[in-house]
Amino acid sequence: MKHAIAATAILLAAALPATAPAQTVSADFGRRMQTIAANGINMEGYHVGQWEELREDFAAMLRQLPCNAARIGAPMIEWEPANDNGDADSIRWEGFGTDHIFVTRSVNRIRRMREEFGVDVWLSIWNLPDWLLENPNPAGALHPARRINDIDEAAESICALLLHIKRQTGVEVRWVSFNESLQQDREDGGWGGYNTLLTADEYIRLITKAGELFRRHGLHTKWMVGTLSIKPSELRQVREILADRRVRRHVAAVDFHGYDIYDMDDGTIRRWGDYFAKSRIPALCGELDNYKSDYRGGDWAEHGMMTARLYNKVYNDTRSVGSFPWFPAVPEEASTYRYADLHFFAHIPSGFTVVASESSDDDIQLFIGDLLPTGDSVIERDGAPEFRRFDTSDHFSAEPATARPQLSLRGPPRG
Ligand SMILES: [Ca+2]
Repeated sequence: MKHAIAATAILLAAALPATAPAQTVSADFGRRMQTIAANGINMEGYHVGQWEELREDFAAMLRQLPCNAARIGAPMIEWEPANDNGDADSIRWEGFGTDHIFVTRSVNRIRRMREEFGVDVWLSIWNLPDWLLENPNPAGALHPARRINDIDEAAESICALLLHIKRQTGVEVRWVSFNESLQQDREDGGWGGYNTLLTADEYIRLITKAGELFRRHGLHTKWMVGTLSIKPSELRQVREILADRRVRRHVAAVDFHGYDIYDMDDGTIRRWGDYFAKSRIPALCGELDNYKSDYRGGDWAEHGMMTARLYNKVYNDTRSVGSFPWFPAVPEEASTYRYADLHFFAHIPSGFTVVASESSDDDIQLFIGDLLPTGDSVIERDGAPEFRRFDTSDHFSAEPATARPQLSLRGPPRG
């Protein structure tokens, strides 16, 4: 028996004259693609863990936005300012910055995120102490990028921080990653390796060693493999890393960032999407943003269309199982750029399954899914946004399924 379901189309159409020919949009609920596993915020203001514990506008984001995870930085420099004892298999706690103000703020922030707001924590690493780096201050900043001089020691430092957080708060960090750490081949632009570069071999060694240490200390935290974008040379390195079975069991997902995707050629995007459509390890967009829209200013129609195009590509083409918009504060209506973003983000909670869709008009940017708690949609018409209930019950039907409101990517068991 078929059941009507609550379905939502997120659709922005270009303004059209009244005489425009009819446009058609269709969705095939029998062709189900990826299910969203994480809906989060890239809280980049907390890059490296310093400043205050949890700023009120950041707390307001966690309170108001429909997210279940937040990506923040780890204070690695303050955590192990000098090698604790020269033995990567033995933690000497006196050698770690357990009382450093940046560390205690980070620990308390993570406690509050979990206890007050119920969100899971993704700790991303931007910086490492100089003693762990081969070339702490490379000429040209990025080329050559900074390299880790002792992978085992890096694994121990990360393990010790996660263990300290768990002992202090009872919270297990869900995921850990190095920000944008794979470097593209020169023909792909050569970018990546911010602020620390890891080759595929180094990733395999790091995740394997950290996996051993996590197991020894009873930690269940999983890795995100951090790429900058989705270029062919990044996909090649991701495949190399995930081909290693010892590594794969410690990885939750591959993290890519959305900046390049707006203008990227379809073939590159589809090669990435084709791989992740079949991969048991999914990919997600850990920084979903479109600087082009921000810098150009623009009105509702412009921001709406650019944001729609980005989300369309990320969800229909890369097969992302989640996104973390770069929200520096609660998106207010006064900021068309951020507010347009919010209206997409807020309609794609965990449990949303993207289904195949088609449109008769290239100016209609859409992705469609089922199992949403509401049937709201955003339609831009004649230059103004319309927020309206989109009743699909007459048009779409599918077998019912159970929505999964919680994160479904691998990580620690929930307490
Ligand atoms: Ca040690």
